[in-house]
Amino acid sequence: MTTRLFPLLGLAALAKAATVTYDFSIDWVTANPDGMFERPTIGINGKWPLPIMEANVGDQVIVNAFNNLGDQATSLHFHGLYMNGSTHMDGPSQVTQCAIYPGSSFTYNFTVKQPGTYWYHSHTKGQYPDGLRAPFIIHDPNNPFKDMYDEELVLTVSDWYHDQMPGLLNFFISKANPTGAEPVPNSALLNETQNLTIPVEPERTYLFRMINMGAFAGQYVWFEGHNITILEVDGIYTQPAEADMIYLSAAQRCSFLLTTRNSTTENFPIVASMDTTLFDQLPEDLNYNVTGWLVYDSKEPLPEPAILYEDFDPFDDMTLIPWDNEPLLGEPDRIITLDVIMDNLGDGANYAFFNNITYVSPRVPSLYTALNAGELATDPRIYGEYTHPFVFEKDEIIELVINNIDSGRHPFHLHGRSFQAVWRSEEEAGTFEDSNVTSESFTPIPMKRDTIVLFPEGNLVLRFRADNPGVWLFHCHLEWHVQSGLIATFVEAPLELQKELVIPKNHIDACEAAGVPTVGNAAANLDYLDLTGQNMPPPPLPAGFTTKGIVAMVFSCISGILGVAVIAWYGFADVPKEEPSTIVAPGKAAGAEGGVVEGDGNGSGSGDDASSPTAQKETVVGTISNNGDDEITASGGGRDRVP
Ligand SMILES: *[C@@H]1O[C@H](CO)[C@@H](O)[C@H](O)[C@H]1NC(C)=O
Ligand SMILES: *[C@@H]1O[C@H](CO)[C@@H](O)[C@H](O)[C@H]1NC(C)=O
Ligand SMILES: *[C@@H]1O[C@H](CO)[C@@H](O)[C@H](O)[C@H]1NC(C)=O
Ligand SMILES: *[C@@H]1O[C@H](CO)[C@@H](O)[C@H](O)[C@H]1NC(C)=O
Ligand SMILES: *[C@@H]1O[C@H](CO)[C@@H](O)[C@H](O)[C@H]1NC(C)=O
Ligand SMILES: *[C@@H]1O[C@H](CO)[C@@H](O)[C@H](O)[C@H]1NC(C)=O
Ligand SMILES: *[C@@H]1O[C@H](CO)[C@@H](O)[C@H](O)[C@H]1NC(C)=O
Ligand SMILES: *[C@@H]1O[C@H](CO)[C@@H](O)[C@H](O)[C@H]1NC(C)=O
Ligand SMILES: *[C@@H]1O[C@H](CO)[C@@H](O)[C@H](O)[C@H]1NC(C)=O
Ligand SMILES: [Cu+2]
Repeated sequence: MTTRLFPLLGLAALAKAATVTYDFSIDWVTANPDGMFERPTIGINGKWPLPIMEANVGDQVIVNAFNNLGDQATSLHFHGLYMNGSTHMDGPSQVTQCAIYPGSSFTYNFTVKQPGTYWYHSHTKGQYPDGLRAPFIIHDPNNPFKDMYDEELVLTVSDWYHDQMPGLLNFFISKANPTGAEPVPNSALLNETQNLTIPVEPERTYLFRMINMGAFAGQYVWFEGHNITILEVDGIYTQPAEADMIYLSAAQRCSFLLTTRNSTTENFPIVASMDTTLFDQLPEDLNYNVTGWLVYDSKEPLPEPAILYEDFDPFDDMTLIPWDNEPLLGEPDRIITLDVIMDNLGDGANYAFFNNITYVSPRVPSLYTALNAGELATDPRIYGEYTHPFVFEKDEIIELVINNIDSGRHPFHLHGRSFQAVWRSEEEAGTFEDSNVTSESFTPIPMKRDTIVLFPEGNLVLRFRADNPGVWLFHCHLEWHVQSGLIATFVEAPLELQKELVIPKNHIDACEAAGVPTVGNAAANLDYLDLTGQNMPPPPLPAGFTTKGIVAMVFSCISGILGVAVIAWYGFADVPKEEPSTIVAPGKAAGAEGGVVEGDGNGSGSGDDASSPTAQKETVVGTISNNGDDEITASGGGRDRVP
């Protein structure tokens, strides 16, 4: 990493931009961050936790990524960076690039234009919870708050699973789990560890840059005996706002000031508490809290948390005012309404839908389709209906209305920008339409960020200007729901992209190594309006089967009441007995009896070895296989429907 000197104080912004280069070999290591279980974990250059990436605004960042995993494909997403002019560096596989196959290299090369607190993580096959996640801090010589603090500290919060994602996903999206109960984490972590001690000096102000890098759990965070002053969320500077507790969903960031007390006689607990309302069941042995300490004096004891909350009352991020005071964008050119729905398909598994569509990866990365389709690039049909595409014209104002028809919280993330959060309802408010709210009620200077929590059975309205040509995903950041399909694809100003963008050779080489085509529509057909052969989700439930019926059947089967009178297509015998978070992926639970298609679901893949679940231990050394239709199957049993 290049270090620079700023000879003229105060003129730092004039300093010449540097090039910051990272050489990352992504490989397996073992780790045991909660002290309870040692497991294979994805490291970089032989280490985990991973290196923090750092740069200054204006720098050119180069990441030479080598996939040394042996058994899984990968890719890197730089969460929160707009990638303005470099959409091909955004990271989601089958969207802006092909996944990086084992033994392949891939170079990310982009300019950082935004200051703030970001992170990088895998965007392939629900992989980041296996370890491939770390902070990315972009320093700002012109930070308006730079005189307000003495020192900066990066602090992450996350959840942790003892089992690996491929096996957990096989269980999660299977007919053995018809309610779609998400695996519950085994632990919470602070800075990827527990019992973290942070030495502090009295009467000093620290800038904490906090990031939730977890897969699933939102976290309540507080510092006993100290209030904090929020200055930034998701890379957006805010008017300073005092808080005593914050909530960070998966992927959200917050930086805040903490001023220490003036005496050294006591140490104070820092507590992060996982949001257990997300968990379908609360295992008795689960400690959903993690404690660290502000250590004023290492000779004093580290006290247990004294404040026990019954009801959490975190700071409401909707009340934040962006530092730039940008007013509410004008009336939208387009309003897109997305209803969040969980439902079962014909394979008996539970999927997530925006309206009537559960996302399935296209056979050609959507960006490459956009670049090669000529004038047809503005026709959403070429991207395939299961990528749920919307094509925007340059500089259109888009309003997204999201209605939660589900009873869970979902943190929604938009790639390529932050959005104005112009309205958010309380829980159980119903749909936006039914609530009779009009744009007069919208916040005049709306809060902005790139990941926002939608409340259970509530609604949310976001606005943004389509001023960043590219292909951008909009998705729930709970990694389970990414895999079960809660994704839409925004294709922004594709004709501009065709004029500007050149895909580097090593990106195309990655596709070649993976056997993924780089031209054609979502179905890899050169007749762009012929979608024959596109990847599809499993078919709907057979007539007469309802979700409730399936759930009832599975549960009566589990309790052994119903023994023999089984319907042929439904694999009763394979229902697992373990709890989800400790499950050993069931032998054939997601198998193909009755011809239900798994994986890419294109109607030809049933019974394919690569998509048959294998035992948990074996998934580590599972094989990569190209299952005959140019879709990557990147891990033993890992599903290949989504990035
Ligand atoms: C943290 O401390 C607790 C209590 O002493 C202990 O049970 C636990 O194992 C520690 N965790 C780690 C990762 O050392
Ligand atoms: C990164 O991109 C810049 C600007 O497009 C280019 O000048 C430079 O050669 C690239 N570097 C690498 C290592 O690809
Ligand atoms: C968290 O860990 C990183 C290294 O991964 C370190 O740089 C940072 O200072 C730690 N934060 C705290 C608050 O200890
Ligand atoms: C934190 O803020 C709350 C609410 O404003 C206040 O009641 C409390 O005394 C403050 N705590 C500290 C340690 O300053
Ligand atoms: C230390 O804190 C106490 C109580 O908060 C306050 O009364 C006192 O003035 C402080 N001392 C200094 C030197 O700031
Ligand atoms: C975790 O913290 C919450 C909030 O203070 C408390 O109510 C709960 O009892 C704690 N749970 C455990 C298992 O320590
Ligand atoms: C979703 O609904 C739209 C509008 O009713 C319809 O045109 C489309 O075919 C449906 N798509 C799927 C996958 O069911
Ligand atoms: C919205 O307006 C309709 C028609 O006037 C009314 O029936 C309904 O109760 C209103 N809903 C709310 C939440 O106020
Ligand atoms: C991208 O860059 C263009 C040109 O500088 C600018 O107009 C636009 O606002 C930028 N978009 C984002 C999301 O940063
Ligand atoms: Cu979700």
